[in-house]
Amino acid sequence: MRVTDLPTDLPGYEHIYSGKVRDLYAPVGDDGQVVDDQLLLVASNRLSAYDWMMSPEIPDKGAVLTRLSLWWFDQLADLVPNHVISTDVPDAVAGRAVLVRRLDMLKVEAIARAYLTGGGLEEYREKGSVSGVALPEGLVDGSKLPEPVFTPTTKAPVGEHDLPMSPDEVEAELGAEVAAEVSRLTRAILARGNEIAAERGILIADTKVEFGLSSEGTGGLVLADEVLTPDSSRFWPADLWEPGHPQPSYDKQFVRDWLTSPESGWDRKAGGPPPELPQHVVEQTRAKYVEAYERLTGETF
Ligand code: Q0Z
Repeated sequence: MRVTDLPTDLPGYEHIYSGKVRDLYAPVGDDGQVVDDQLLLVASNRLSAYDWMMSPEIPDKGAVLTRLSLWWFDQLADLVPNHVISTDVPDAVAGRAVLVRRLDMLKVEAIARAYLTGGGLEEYREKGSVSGVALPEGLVDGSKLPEPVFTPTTKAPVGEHDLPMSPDEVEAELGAEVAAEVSRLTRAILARGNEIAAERGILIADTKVEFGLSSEGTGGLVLADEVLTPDSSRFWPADLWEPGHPQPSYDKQFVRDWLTSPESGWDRKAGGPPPELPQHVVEQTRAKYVEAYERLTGETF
């Protein structure tokens, strides 16, 4: 399914929005009115690589990531409340959808980095710091940071790129108190994630989390969206970790390796769409998502 396809028609729900890999619906009440304090978050089986949507989809990807996110919410429950209401969802999306509290979402992408790569590495090479945090000399692609660093960005509209936000910009957007709490929680979530994952052969290089403010109750920060999944984080196989070069991706490596191999025949720089993934690549990729779920949770998918 491409993002241009029509979303699944779900009786009793109104489609609100589709992102690259997930879809958002609002429940409709018995009176025909939209329930304005809830949302249905649906994870698809879509996968993107090199900024293209792959075809065919990866069977069970949405269910694996949904179950992983729900498991992490439990592991993090002593740190922060979350938006989950129920996993009682329509049959058409069973296992890959969650009913959640609708929150006032913060207009900041809350990112923390435990290992240096990507945009953080570029900033370090230019300035010796990342998001205003001075770092030791001599760090390379994949180096472990002394402790997780908060590296927030803007939430750019679809198609545009998120931009780094300075601590002052985050404070101006959120206020000093909420800004400090978002930074502390984002770093604590990644630290907890890595404590758990490291014992199970996975490193979490960095992660993006989303917070909202609850409109009722205490009005405090609530962890929303998905958390510590391969789509929101960089998962690396711990046994292959070797600072000094780009690390293999836990989930997408088979796809990237095949797309860049002569076998695929794809010329990425020519700008055209990638070819259809062969069945063995789809199967290997599905197996990596399942393996990540089973290693982390200790449960069978
Ligand atoms: C999440 C997203 C998409 C899935 C809005 N609890 C919440 N309250 C209000 N808004 C959100 C949430 Cl999770 C919210 N997103 C991102 C987009 C599918 C999630 F198309 N957007």
